[in-house]
Amino acid sequence: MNFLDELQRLVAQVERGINQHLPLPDAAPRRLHTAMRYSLEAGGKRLRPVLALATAEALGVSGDGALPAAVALECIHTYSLIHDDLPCMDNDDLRRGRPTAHKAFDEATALLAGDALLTYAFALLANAYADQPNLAHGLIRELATAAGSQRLIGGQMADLLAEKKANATSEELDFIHLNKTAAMIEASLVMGGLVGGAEPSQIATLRTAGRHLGLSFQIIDDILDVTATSHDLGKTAGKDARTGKTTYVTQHGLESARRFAAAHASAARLEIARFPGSVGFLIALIESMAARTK
Ligand code: GRG
Repeated sequence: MNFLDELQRLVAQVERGINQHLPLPDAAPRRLHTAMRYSLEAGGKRLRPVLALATAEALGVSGDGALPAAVALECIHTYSLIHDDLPCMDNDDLRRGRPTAHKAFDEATALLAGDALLTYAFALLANAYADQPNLAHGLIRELATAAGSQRLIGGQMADLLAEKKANATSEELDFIHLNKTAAMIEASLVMGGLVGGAEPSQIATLRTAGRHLGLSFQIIDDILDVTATSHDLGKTAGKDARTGKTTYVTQHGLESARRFAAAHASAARLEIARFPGSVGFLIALIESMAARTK
């Protein structure tokens, strides 16, 4: 297996899935559907949908069986980025190397495009898996829980509250990371597992792996905010320091943060190695995420 070829193949599958499953840009109202595609088609690493596709493949799913689940994950992730960039939240101008949705359109359109992507994700799952009601139910429950008030949205709320204080505690920081970042990464592995018919014990393994991978991913995100450029990241670099935000780097220093990230990536790798099927690509993906520089 050549890792980069495999990655390219799965990313291309995700791009095709997005194009195939999203409402066309000329559906009425055009402005809304154009804005949904503007943010979704801007690229990004496609980590979450690739994790879902690769997990399903490791369990023997071939073709496009997991593609609607993968696209639904990317819809939710992209909605969260659009809303996070709004002036009432992180107030950012740059995302995925382009002006943020509210800069390219306007605030109300960006808000509605995010709302529409959030809602569409569940319609997509309900429709695409209608002939497998148990699977549809499992996927919808998993994604709704990961995106809900006690995970993604709760993590974002805690993050906004933490920004208003001088110093967040490490418990508060863990809560933010586990929910704002790890929840969706965990759901990506689990949803791939559900499409692949994973046993409950295998789902538990995927959940643990996702939690470690999510934590490693967020710590590296904190590190890159300090060490990478806006051009490399496609979003504004150096923002955490400018806003005085508590991060793994401010709390533990750059070197310890690197060690924490490596330890969580290694724990994720060990969990995935216990998983049946051919997990070579997933392990290589975890290693490449741990080594990423943008
Ligand atoms: C508004 C409900 C709501 C949530 C917002 C996504 C998010 C939560 C905030 C963005 C800021 C941030 C650092 C989030 C942590 C997760 C993260 C690192 C998101 C960026 O994901 P990438 O790097 O982005 O996978 P691409 O563009 O590559 O998909």
